[in-house]
Amino acid sequence: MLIKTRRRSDVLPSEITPESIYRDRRRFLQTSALAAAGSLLAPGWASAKPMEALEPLGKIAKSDYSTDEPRNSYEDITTYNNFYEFGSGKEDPSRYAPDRLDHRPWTVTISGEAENTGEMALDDFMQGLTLEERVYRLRCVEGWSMVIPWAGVSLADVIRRAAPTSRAKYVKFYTKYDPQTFPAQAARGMSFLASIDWPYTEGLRMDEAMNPLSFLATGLYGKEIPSQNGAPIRLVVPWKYGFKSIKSVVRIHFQETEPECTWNLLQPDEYGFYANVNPNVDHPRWSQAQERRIGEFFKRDTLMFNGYEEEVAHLYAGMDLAKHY
Ligand SMILES: Nc1nc2c(c(=O)[nH]1)N[C@H]1C(S)=C(S)[C@@H](COP(=O)(O)O)O[C@H]1N2
Ligand SMILES: [Mo]
Repeated sequence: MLIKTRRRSDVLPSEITPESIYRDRRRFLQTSALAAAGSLLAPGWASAKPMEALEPLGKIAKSDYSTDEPRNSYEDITTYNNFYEFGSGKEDPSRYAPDRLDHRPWTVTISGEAENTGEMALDDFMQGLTLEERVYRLRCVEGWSMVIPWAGVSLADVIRRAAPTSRAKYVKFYTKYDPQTFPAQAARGMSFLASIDWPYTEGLRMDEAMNPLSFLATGLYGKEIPSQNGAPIRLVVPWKYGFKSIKSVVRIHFQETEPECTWNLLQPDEYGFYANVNPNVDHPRWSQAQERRIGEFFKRDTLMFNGYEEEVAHLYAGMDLAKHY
């Protein structure tokens, strides 16, 4: 996510250099002593846990909702991340999350306007749900995108089992709060990370949450999901900007009013509650008309609802999308 201190005239380095050069430069910068002095933790190497080191998930059903576009590599998906709990650099998550974020024990709490509330061990939470593969496009609000083969469960199945009451109009999600695990949650002073009202939260309207595309991912490339991608369970809402896809979820809360969400609270004029991918509505500081697919040189056009228009456009019929951005 981009922070407001950038001047309007500044261009993202990722917009002017090919990704590979940009990443090599970042690697160089981040291993230098100077960069280490400004980071949250002792320097470490940005590297993904090798895929072989992760637990296989077992039987995963294919889904008609998957795209057949070429998938980004495991390396790209697990080393170019946003997970501000570990710092704001793209390589901070892969550098720090694998050692710091324990996948187990993990519990998920269902709370608020629902019949079946309570706290459950993740393994119990997953019981009886069908594990599916969903190959989805992910479009970050910053202007980059990837194609990611997630594994996980349909959010609608989880919600049906929770049996929300008629007052439940929205669902709110919370990332784990644990400053021992997530250094940014312990940040103090005037730093940007200290200005975030932790834990990270996000929300959906009930009909958005019930849409068959809304997904809770516990896996990637057929293995358990790596820490830096939001282990052990994270939301994936492919028609919205990536920041809606909240990581490392511990609570799912049903409520009557529109939930407060981290980025919307911080910069409401820049990050709306809906955050639907929309090439026609620019971010106040940059165009959203195009994106760079990680691994590609030329930019490509951004598609309405990130290419999921057929599945989700009806949710917003009659809404002014420039107003409800
Ligand atoms: N808890 C939490 N969830 C988060 C974020 C974060 O900083 N903290 N970043 C978001 C943003 S901006 C994006 S683009 C996606 C990136 O997911 P990925 O790293 O798995 O590609 O995670 C989203 N979920
Ligand atoms: Mo993002």
